Amino acid sequence: MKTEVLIIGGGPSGLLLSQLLNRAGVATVVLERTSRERVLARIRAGVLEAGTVGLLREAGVAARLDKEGLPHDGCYLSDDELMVHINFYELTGKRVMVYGQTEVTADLYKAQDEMGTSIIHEVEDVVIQDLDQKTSFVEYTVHGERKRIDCSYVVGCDGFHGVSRNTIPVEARTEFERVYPFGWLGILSRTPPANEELIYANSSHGFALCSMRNENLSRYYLQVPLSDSVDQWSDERFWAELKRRVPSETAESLVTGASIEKSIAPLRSFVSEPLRWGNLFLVGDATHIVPPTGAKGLNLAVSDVYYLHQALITAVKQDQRAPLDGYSEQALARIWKAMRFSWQMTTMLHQFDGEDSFSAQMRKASLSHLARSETARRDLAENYVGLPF
Ligand code: RFL
Ligand code: PHB
Repeated sequence: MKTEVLIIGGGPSGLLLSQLLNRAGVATVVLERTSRERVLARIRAGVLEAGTVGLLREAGVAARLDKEGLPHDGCYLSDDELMVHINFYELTGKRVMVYGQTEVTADLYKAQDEMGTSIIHEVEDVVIQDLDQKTSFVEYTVHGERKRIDCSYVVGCDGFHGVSRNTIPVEARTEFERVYPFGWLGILSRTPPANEELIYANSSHGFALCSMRNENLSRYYLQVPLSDSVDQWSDERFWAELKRRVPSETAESLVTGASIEKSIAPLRSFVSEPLRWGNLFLVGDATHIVPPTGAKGLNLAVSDVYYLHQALITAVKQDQRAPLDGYSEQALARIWKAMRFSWQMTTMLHQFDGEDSFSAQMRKASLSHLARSETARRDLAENYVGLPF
């Protein structure tokens, strides 16, 4: 078998890249490790930047997003005393859209089916070869049979634990990492959201986030020690702890109910440079991870796709490779700014084990400064709604 662009990973970045390339007449094959059902069962991101929404529209997959997504003009940051509103729309002229990653992925699969593109599920033992040759090839096993696909380009959209990044020789990679000493315990519940906009709460009991998916589906997170497991957190314990961490008015009106999903995710900042090795290009979580505090992970994956799809189309259709040569540098410039924002939001809103009393005062001062300074609020808003592509 032969294709122009072989994409490893059928998560949001692999599917969006495939969608944009096929619409421009560039053939792709997507190889995905799990079943479609398993990809669609993942509950992850919830906030889409304006630029992400724009690219989904350009890809022809935004009809349901435009109908069912919840445009948000702002969000709240709180501590035990203060509740600060950040009005994105007033400060930047832009909004974000609350629409689940699960829904984005479902819309992309539907559009890919309609176009009849090739997505192969449940592949194992993917090996990428000949990245320094004119034509590369990828081998994999599906239903016990070893297969091979030849291609001009390979794109690694296979997430943090994928094979693509590790195909680049270790001496040709530079990795930057910060691991945070806590995780996020998240639940999803069929209850109305606690507030009409998201609340990021930095309380003396630790961080909490009130988010949502729609009018009757809420998503909440608590900062928990990494040693905690999900079975230590009954729904009752979760709700009681959430109420301790959010502003009292929110706690009083909070509607609780049975959780329909509960999981713990570790928090990390990670970048592996460069994003290119011969004919291989890396996109999204395969090459960078941010802690979820700034809602940047999926949005960064989408901005990588934005730069790369244009460069690949130019290479395939016009036989010009200069944009491909610039991809890594161009994407990294934006990635590092989102890294900084996510790290800053995480530091400003979480308690660190064993921290001194000075750190808590710094967090309090950051919030108090945001409450009084429009310049500080605009800086946060500009980063939250997404820096331009
Ligand atoms: P994904 O989604 O990890 O998809 C990678 C796909 O590759 C497949 N795969 C392989 N396929 C073939 N061969 C192999 N060897 C393979 N190895 C892996 C996997 O099965 C999978 O289908 O990466 P992608 O596409 O780059 O997308 C990135 C986003 O998923 C991620 O950045 C976000 O979910 C991060 N994130 C958030 N991002 C936001 O922009 N806003 C948010 O509000 C937000 N909240 C979150 C989040 C991530 C979270 N967790 C659990 C990590 C909240 C949480 C709790
Ligand atoms: C979510 O709704 O899952 C969500 C929202 C905002 C974040 C992280 C996660 O910063």
